[in-house]
Amino acid sequence: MPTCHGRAHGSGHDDNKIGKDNKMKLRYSPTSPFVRKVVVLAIETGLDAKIERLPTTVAPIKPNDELAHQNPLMKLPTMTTDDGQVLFDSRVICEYLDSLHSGPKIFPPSGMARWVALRQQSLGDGILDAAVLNRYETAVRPKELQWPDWSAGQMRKIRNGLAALDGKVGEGALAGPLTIGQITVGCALGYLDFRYPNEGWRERYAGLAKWYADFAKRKSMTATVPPPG
Ligand SMILES: N[C@@H](CCC(=O)N[C@@H](CS)C(=O)NCC(=O)O)C(=O)O
Repeated sequence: MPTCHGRAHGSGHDDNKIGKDNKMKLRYSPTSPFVRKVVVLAIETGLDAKIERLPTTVAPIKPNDELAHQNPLMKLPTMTTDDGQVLFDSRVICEYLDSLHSGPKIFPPSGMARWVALRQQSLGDGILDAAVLNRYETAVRPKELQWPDWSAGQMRKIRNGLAALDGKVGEGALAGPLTIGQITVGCALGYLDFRYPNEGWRERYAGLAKWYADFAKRKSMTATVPPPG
């Protein structure tokens, strides 16, 4: 099913238990932008080698009962820590991983820098929520049940979100040390390129396009480009 998840690669892992390797286990799809946030952060903070990726298929109309044991919402990303705790939602997993390393923090610890980064994360996540929901509507929902006004409403959220980011990027809103805000916005733009290649956002939001041209060159971003399909 061509949504934000990948195709099934088997998901018969018993990862309620942590294996002997003591690695964290990430329920993973290479096409999920929310999973991409986690992997980008893990690469940037040097934690990637401590995380085993477990390819998992999800779809709103097809319950994944095995995943439901860990995450009742049956969504990706879901992660099992090396002491067996299950965490879900990219925001929670990213902040948890950020607590595990001693390098520069991706979540600014306090002050206005923290609120700005969290707000950017919320905006990027909101753009992604709208983009993923609209993708389900147009690629999964049977044609005769699709509702163009609903799709138009989601696209409006995406475009409003991009316009808001574009309006601030010239003031340096996405500049400076790497934050969860930048990572989320980068993953949102990457998802638009992946699933909405005809949206033409670069023509409308030149400042954002310029910022992303640089950001997309980071090793963590080039290593996580979604595969075609
Ligand atoms: N707020 C969640 C959103 C996660 C999400 O929507 N993941 C999608 C994959 S891209 C999913 O699991 N969809 C399956 C479903 O909605 O049932 C996060 O940040 O992790």
